[in-house]
Amino acid sequence: MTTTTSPAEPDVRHAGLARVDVRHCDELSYEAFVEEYMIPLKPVLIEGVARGWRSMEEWVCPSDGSIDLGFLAARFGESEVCVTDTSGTDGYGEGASRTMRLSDYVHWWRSRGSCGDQAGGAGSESLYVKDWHFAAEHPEYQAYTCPTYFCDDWLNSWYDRRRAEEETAAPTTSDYRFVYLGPAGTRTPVHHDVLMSHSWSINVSGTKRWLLVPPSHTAYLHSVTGADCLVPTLDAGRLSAAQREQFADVAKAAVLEVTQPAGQALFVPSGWHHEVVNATDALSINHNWINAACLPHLWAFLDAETTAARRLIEDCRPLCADEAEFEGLVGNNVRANAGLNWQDVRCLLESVARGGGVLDPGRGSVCSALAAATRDSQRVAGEWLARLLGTQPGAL
Ligand SMILES: O=C(O)CCC(=O)C(=O)O
Ligand SMILES: [Fe+2]
Repeated sequence: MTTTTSPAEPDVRHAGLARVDVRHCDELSYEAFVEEYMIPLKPVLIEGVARGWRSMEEWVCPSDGSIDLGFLAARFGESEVCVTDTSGTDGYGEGASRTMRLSDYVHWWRSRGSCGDQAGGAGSESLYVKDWHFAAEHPEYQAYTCPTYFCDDWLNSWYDRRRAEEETAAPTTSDYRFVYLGPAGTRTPVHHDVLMSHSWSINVSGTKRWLLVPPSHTAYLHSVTGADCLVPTLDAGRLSAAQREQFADVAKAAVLEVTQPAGQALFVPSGWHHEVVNATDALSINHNWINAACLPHLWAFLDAETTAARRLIEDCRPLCADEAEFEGLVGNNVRANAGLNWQDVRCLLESVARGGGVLDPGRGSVCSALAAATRDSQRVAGEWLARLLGTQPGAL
């Protein structure tokens, strides 16, 4: 198996955007996943990957598969989770965030008003637990194992290594492995994932509705009126008249609509913008992950972020002792905005090039295809590292 460093654009067209493929893990080898979905950056739903998960047993009510909020509050009630109010009607549906104990969140959930599509009813909050670092916080619980398809994960394996080496990272900054929990109607506005990573998600309970836009149509999602901002939603009915003018091109964007039931993994490839609505009460595992197939998008993104940061703090340049000090400020800015900067990417690539790019899938033996992926990742990371050192010296 070889991993390309320059993935082709996905084969999607505006009117004829195909339905997402639904495959069963018993009939989709790791190699086939890489060739058919990961390298071409094509979304796919994969059935059967959550068999035997502890969370599938313990986090749902056996009678109807609904979320067992009582169990979660009793077992993890002390956890501090970050909640976002998604009741906003400005299209973004993304209001203020705050932290609260999970037990208080469950109390809020149970005592909120009757819900329609908008969880909580008119005028009330619609709180969504996002980015809960569950695996880092409760490593002993083993709620799930990462499906083999998603184990060529340079990002989380790098954080794992750093944590093992430094033992300093706080649980909330330790990785990109999350739990999401929210009532029907909670939502996540249009975005691409951190650093142009891929994501995968599996609903332990409930159904999500995803709208996905391929990288080749990203430009249609931006404002046509000068200011460079992103359309909040692909649902025209949620945009104001002024927003419909501001984002006049959005109707040209190809949109792939995906309904994801419990137990199916959705692979969201690097560079695809997406918007998510919980069609029912939903509890999911979501990871961001990076590997060779992300690098072209990651590179372009970090380049653009660096250029933007330089422009933003240009007036600090004369105050700096030298160029290196200025570039240091630029790097800090990029890290604050994008999550990682070129220096971090260099460390990540070095870690992968030394053989640290594949997660243990947690099932004892690593399949031979993953062993091949490790070798491939080492080689590709080494190539991109050489490229980085050759082309971005000022940013390091
Ligand atoms: O489930 C959600 O609300 C958002 C998930 C998401 O954006 C992702 O997994 O990349
Ligand atoms: Fe996302």
